[in-house]
Amino acid sequence: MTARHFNRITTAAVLLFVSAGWLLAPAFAQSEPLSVEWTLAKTGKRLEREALIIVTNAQGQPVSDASIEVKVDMPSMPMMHAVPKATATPAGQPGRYKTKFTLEMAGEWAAQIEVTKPVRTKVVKKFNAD
Ligand SMILES: [Cu+2]
Repeated sequence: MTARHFNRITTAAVLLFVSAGWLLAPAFAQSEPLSVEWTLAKTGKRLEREALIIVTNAQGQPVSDASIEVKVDMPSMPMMHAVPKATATPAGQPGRYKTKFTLEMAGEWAAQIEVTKPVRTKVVKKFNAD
């Protein structure tokens, strides 16, 4: 093997390595979990709450086109409540979504926020309602 052959093989190997990285990087980035934060606000109606949900990716950028459902329940009272699932809709700014739900009593609640698109992510947020 001449030095020239060796250089060609090295160059080919480096190119292959680099292009594999370029091809695989987006696939890995898409499977990284999303970060889901929320704030709850009271509306005029007793026990009704409006949620503002903020979804960001692993790089901290807002995630648009997310599909989000919120299911609330009381951890201390399994099977006792049946608040309908709430679907969140875009709230005007990238990565922000809003939804409303009405609780059935005051006390400790837990919300399961489930993102099904673009990356499956599930978070649970506990909160107190008075
Ligand atoms: Cu209850």
